[in-house]
Amino acid sequence: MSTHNFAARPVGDGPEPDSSPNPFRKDFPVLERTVHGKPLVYLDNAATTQKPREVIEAVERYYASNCANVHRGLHLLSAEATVAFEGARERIRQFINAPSISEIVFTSGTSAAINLVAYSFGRRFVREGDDVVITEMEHHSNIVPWQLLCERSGANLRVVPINDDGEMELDRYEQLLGPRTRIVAVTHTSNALGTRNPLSRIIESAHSVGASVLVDAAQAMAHEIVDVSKLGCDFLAFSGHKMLGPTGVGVLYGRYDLLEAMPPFLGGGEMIERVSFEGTTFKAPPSRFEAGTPDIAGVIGLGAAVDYLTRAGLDRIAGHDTELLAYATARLSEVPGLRMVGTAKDKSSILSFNLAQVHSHDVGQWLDGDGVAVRAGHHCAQPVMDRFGVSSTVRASLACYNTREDVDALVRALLKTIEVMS
Ligand code: 7TS
Repeated sequence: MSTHNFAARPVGDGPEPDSSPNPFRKDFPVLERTVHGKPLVYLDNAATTQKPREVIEAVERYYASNCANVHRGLHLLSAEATVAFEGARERIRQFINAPSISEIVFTSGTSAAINLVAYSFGRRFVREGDDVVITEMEHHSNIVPWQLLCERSGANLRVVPINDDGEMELDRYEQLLGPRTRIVAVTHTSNALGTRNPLSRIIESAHSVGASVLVDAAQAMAHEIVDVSKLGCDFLAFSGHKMLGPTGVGVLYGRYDLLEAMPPFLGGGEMIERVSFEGTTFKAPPSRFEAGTPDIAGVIGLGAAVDYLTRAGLDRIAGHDTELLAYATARLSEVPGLRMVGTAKDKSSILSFNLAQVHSHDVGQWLDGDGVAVRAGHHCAQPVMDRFGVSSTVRASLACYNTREDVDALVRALLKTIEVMS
């Protein structure tokens, strides 16, 4: 990953004395609050992460001092907003090591980014009888847009099965690939299972048959370095709010030659060269795919989140996550009647499970009473639930600011729930 220079406070090393061994906690104001009279234990990071103070301040600064539209005003505020907005694009480019800022398209999130590719790439490159390949572990956002494309185009949706540990069956995947495969859309890390996919091999195999690859990196960006040049993927989709940034903003990285060949997705202001009633011409990427006023504050906030993650060091965060996942896995194995769903050899910071004695929704509510925030449900991955014969799971998902004490609080609350409910 490229590095960049910026003048800022060292992360996890601020002026406040910090008794916690976790260096990040004090940067997240919400972690100071209580829930139902108990200290907040936030373990719903796969749904959305909390935001460090400097992200909140960057958003506030825009609204308080530079609030103006971008790319169009001749006045100073608009120029300042444009510099901040385009500066964030460049820092995001560096963060994922993309060759060019023209390959960084701002969207409202991962879902919007995937829909953009399914629509525009689909219109240009996918025909009746072609194949679109996804896996059984995808989030609905990486299933439904492809189903819609297949309905529109007459292409076939091919689904790679997963094994009992929640790992992709690579042999089956490679058998599915062929000369009609146009695109493979695969998650970097499963939000329902925690599985990390072997992307290098997946991408290499797809490319060997001439197919493009979209990686859904929604669950990866806050946990590890994602380097698009090293991976060699053709598209990468992610959301700001799952990587310490604001809600309502996300990114599509796309290889320039592909983006350039793709027609617009949404029409409107900013994406045109010339409009007349005889016909309209469109700008080059990324503007072609950024119709309308963007989420300016969101993009600036996402730039601040990227700065924070860069300074924190994603290697350091990955080390923290690996250690805490191992600790949490061991501690949860002590809970009687707990069945883990998702036991891949290569896992990220997600623990999905059910208790034999108590329904997942009841577990979620009891944990909330103890200040422990988890998600209970199908996690927008109903095919994963079907695969494991469950309708829902409880999911605890970790972030850099979580500690062993948080995991201990989860285990204590689970044991109490079992005692009360059975
Ligand atoms: N892909 C994956 C792997 C995800 O985990 C999510 C959101 C999305 C796509 C969609 O992202 P969005 O920002 O466009 O909504 N996952 C979750 C989750 O697990 N709980 O809440 C949202």
